[in-house]
Amino acid sequence: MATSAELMDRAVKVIPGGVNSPVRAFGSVGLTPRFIARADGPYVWDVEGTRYLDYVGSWGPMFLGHNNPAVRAAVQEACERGLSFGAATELEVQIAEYICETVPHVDMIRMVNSGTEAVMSALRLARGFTGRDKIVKFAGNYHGHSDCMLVAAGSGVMTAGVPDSAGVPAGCAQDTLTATYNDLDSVRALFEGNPGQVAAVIVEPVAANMGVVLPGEGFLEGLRALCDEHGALLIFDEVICGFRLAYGGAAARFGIVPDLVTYGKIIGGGMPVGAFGGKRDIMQKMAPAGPVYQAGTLSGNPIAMTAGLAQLVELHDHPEHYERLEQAGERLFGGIESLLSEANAPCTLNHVGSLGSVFFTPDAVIDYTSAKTSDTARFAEYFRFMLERGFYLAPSQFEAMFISTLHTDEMIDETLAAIGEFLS
Ligand code: KE4
Repeated sequence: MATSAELMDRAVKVIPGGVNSPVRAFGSVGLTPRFIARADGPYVWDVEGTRYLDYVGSWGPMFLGHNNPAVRAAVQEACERGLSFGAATELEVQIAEYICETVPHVDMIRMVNSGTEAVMSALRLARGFTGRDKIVKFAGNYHGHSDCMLVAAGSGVMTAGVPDSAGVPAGCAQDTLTATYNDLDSVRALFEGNPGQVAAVIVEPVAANMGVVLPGEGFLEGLRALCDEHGALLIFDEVICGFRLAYGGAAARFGIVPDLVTYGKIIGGGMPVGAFGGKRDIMQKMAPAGPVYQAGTLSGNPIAMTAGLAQLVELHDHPEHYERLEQAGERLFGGIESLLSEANAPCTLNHVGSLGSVFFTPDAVIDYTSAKTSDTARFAEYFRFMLERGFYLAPSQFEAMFISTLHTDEMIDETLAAIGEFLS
């Protein structure tokens, strides 16, 4: 089998940057990306046959670890009946009913094929429902790569150091207003500066694309109140948080009811699925029921729906999975907290549940500006140190660590030992 280096040499000749998603190129950590050959449980193996304990989990979907037997069996069985029909199927009804019955703030839901598509569609719906054009987002929040969201985006764009993407027309950016995360005054000012024009506020209820940044006391409640006061919709982008921070996502964990919510990752069980859902009167505006158009050849694909439904049923019927993730998160991030303190390291740790980030800055990280004070060169050293010892972290300071239910206490303790060695 070809080595990662050989594959990268070939890849860059036929794929821009050699990858189908920029963060995978390992650009900010100065390494040739490891080409992954297979995954199972909490592990991935690269084409050289090296095994890593996986703290990326495909950027979130692998809540139950890779190759979950229930999900795999359901997918294998579904493949016998064909891969795609481009027609209505019972499976789409089943997964939509399941989510609407088990997630209180979702009356109706529409399946799409990625988180980007879910956000893009939810924003169009908010604009169609309110008749307003402007959207408020937060610097450092990433909501996928639709034009109007690539304005002071986080995640890959932030890592690439390009605050706005080339190719985004000024006409798109002008209707996207950027506020400061955890700063309600910055949101209030945008509402007051654009009276009656803001269709929606979209937020990562726990930010995970500038690294993990938690909502401060009252922040989400304040967004809810401001949206109500100004007649705008509150959209929770739960592509990462959804079904991870609780079965009902951050909305359930923090007790806030958004008007619309976007999903991805976990909802697909590893297959390409995104979704947006929320209040019936809003969702009913979507074609063909209403005037807001959106469509997709592979939306509701039977294999993807099978994987997603199998994973959601496993998560909903076994709340012990969430108990385990909380325990694992406490063990890992509590352990890192102790190590940073013992080493008096100029680092900050943000974490909630099974999500967390070590920032290489002594400052508290509460927003995009403070996240950017991180020493990305030092993060790259940390990433390389951990990779050499068999721990596969997200290859960017501005991403998150993801734990699965299959990360055992022993594996977590081994991770902590390696981090402790790096800090010493
Ligand atoms: P996708 O289009 O990549 O499925 O979802 C976009 C998206 C939307 N909203 C949030 C909160 C997200 O985190 C994402 C995508 N997350 C990144 C990881 N930070 C995906 C990894 C990548 O870009 O390769």
